[in-house]
Amino acid sequence: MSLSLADWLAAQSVDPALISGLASMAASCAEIAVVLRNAPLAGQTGLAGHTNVQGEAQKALDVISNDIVLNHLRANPQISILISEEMHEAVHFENQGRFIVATDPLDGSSNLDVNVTVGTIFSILDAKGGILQPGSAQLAAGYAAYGPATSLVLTLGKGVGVFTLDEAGTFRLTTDTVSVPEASSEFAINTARERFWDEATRGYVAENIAGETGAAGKRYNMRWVGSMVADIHRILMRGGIFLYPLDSETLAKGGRLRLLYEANPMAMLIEAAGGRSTTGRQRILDLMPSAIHQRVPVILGSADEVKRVEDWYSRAG
Ligand code: P6P
Repeated sequence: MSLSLADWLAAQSVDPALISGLASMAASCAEIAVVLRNAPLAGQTGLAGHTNVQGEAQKALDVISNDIVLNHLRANPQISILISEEMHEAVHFENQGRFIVATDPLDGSSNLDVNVTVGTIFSILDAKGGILQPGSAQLAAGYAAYGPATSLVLTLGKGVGVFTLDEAGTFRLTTDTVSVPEASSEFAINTARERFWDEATRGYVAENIAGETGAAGKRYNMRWVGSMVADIHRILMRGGIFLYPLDSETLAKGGRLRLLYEANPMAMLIEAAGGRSTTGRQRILDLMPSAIHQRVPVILGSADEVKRVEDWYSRAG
């Protein structure tokens, strides 16, 4: 039987307090997985405002997922603060725990009604650094992907471990030799937003579409699930590039995706597996956050492809 998450972490000589924080997030994800598996039978949709088969007012599954994370972390003396996409303010727990957790408890929840993979994304920081720290300060990052299997993917900075939830509710090691291929011919972007794109994004995508007939010199394929965890998991496991760049519509907000609990944890995972992450002009993990729900442009994945995008941005000035 493959190694359990607890045994794998123990073998990494990780600070037991940090293991405890990761164990609380893993337990939260295992519980969320059960809720999602049964949601359609409970008449539960991804969205709030509905009533279920018993006519009870429904909590949105992302609120339920947030409550699950909140309960597990509140009970862990090692966690002092929770930052969540579902809560306007950071929650300060009574205890003076050593760690801060930032999370998107159910990313991509609009896909739940069509049974597409969604996920929980999380980042763990040292509480001594306060709630606004650059992604390079993260102690650990990970996500759960609720798909055909429930995967837990995490990094402590070097290397990435992938665990699969078994029938008994234990995450068991599937691989810890994840490596993002430097080269790839698969890109992920919402091409319906083309009319908002800047010159660099337009130029890069046009080269990919031109394939072997253009400057890229090879044929590309496109994938866009519309669920970040699903797209990033594919890229971690077989390479590719994910782009949610700044565009004329998201410019005023600074981007679409959130820095603390989407961009930073995913960038840490991708870089720990040998990939690269950027806003187009800056390494994501170097950004100094100004607010807990700050949005940023996100371009990450296979290093050769991310470098091509950076070249487009440096040429665009
Ligand atoms: P669009 C889901 O709502 C999400 O936050 C990410 O999971 C996903 O990558 C992105 O938005 C999809 O955005 O504009 O294609 O709907």
